[in-house]
Amino acid sequence: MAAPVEIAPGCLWWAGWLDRGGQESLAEELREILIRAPLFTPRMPRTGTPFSVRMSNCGPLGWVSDETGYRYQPTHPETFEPWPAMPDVLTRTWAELAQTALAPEACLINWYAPGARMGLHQDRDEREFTAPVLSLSLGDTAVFRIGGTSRKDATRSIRLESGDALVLSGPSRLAFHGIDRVIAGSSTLLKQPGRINLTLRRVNPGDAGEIPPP
Ligand code: MD3
Ligand code: FE
Repeated sequence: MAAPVEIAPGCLWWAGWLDRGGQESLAEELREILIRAPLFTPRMPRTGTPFSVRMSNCGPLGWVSDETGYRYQPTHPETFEPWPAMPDVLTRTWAELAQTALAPEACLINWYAPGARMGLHQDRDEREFTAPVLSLSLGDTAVFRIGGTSRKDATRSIRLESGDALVLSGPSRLAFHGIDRVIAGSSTLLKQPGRINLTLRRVNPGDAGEIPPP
């Protein structure tokens, strides 16, 4: 395992975590997942304004958003079916990089068509913040921005490329972050221009049967 680069306190970046073969097999598994759990267009709470990013999930829980709010739920918001299981490569990567005894419960799948972006936000809908969030990127390169725990804090940005892994723990777990843009045509991995980002998350506090992290 090559050494990661710490781009902000607690934000560790493994460039090229998945090699090309690993990226191709994961992309194929995701195609099958997205047939069973199709991408949906999340909407902003209250206003119903659609996100430009489309989403799905795998694992026991999935993140959804509509007029009634943001939440985690065990079923797809349009098919009402349980989310498909997480591919083994994702739970293996969590075991290697996340440094926690808690298992991941949700894997959010974000699809960025050319032009899609994600404004600066915090991830606060979980009930457990000792576990990190783990992100894996596939397809076109994205300009990722991360700041501090206050919206006013200075930010820095990096280009997340296909195969890169990012772990957000400690102070960066509640840092503001977003995707400014996706560089169409920067990767040949996917059959169409665009980007997939996967985020693995622990949602619920661990039960007493789990060993708490150090
Ligand atoms: C920093 N996704 O799904 S991944 C999200 O590329 C999200 O789709 C972006 O922000 C994407 O919520 C960024 C990197 C990432 C993920 C979660 C974080 C950075 C984070 C949580 C806390 C701090
Ligand atoms: Fe986020």
